[in-house]
Amino acid sequence: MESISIDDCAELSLETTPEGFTKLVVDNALARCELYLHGATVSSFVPKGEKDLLWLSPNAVFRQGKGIRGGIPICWPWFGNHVDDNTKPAHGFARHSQWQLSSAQTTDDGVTELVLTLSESENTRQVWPYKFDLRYHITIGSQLNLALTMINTNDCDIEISGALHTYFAIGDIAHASIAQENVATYTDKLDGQTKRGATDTNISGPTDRIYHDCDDVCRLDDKNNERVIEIAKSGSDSMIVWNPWAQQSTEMADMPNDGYKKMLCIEAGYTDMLIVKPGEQHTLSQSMTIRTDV
Ligand code: TA6
Repeated sequence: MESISIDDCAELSLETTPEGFTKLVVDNALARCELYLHGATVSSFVPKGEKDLLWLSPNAVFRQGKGIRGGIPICWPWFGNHVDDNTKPAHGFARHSQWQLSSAQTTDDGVTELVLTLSESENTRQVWPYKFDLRYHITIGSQLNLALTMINTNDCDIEISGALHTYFAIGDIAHASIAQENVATYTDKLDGQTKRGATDTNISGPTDRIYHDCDDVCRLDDKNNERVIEIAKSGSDSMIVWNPWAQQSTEMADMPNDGYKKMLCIEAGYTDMLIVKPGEQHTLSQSMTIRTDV
């Protein structure tokens, strides 16, 4: 699939990092957004007059075969470890594959719409023996909208799971909480137990939870930045909440030792395997916006 000329969109510019990675920068009247073709990883989203909603590790490693620590890595075609082969990359291969920019335009209301694509290749076939078309719609305005559509181009059913592994930037983890209308149950991956949650979640230690039956809308109360970020999702059976806390942060080379204080992952996912029939498709979406009225 041919990449487009960036001349089609005045608000879009391209940069090349020292490691040779292509970074797209969208700067329109409503927001500034940065993303890498490496993994189609959105790394920054700054509505005009606001601070970045996304956290990118200052120690992030830009290397082939590795996902970027921060922003919005794409976990696909599986979430977490591969179901039966731990030699395969955690969270699948989408987050470290080279995506193509297939379209870019800014609409009359000042919103810039990008479409990035990824299809099977020799590299992907080495870890996953199926054909696929992934189309990632990124809409940049006062709100960031992400929609990851997967089309099953095989003549057989395929099973997938995935997530938009979003790292939100916060002023201080000790003064941040997640609020949702209804109580949900979650699986605590750190002790394997399923527990009943609460409508308010404060993070006070290592946290790795998969919320099931949760609302499709939640709010991140980032008290130190005096803001509330509303997060909505669709095409998702779960919300994942992760903070590595101090010990695991020190064990991650691409994470500052105190990095856990400034980030919180709130991920839209489908962690139960989803069967997609031939020719059918599935779309996982997440959006984020700052609520000034709460
Ligand atoms: O989304 C939470 C999680 O699955 C955690 O278990 C932790 O592994 C995190 O993702 C980060 O994974 P990564 O492979 O990016 O280090």
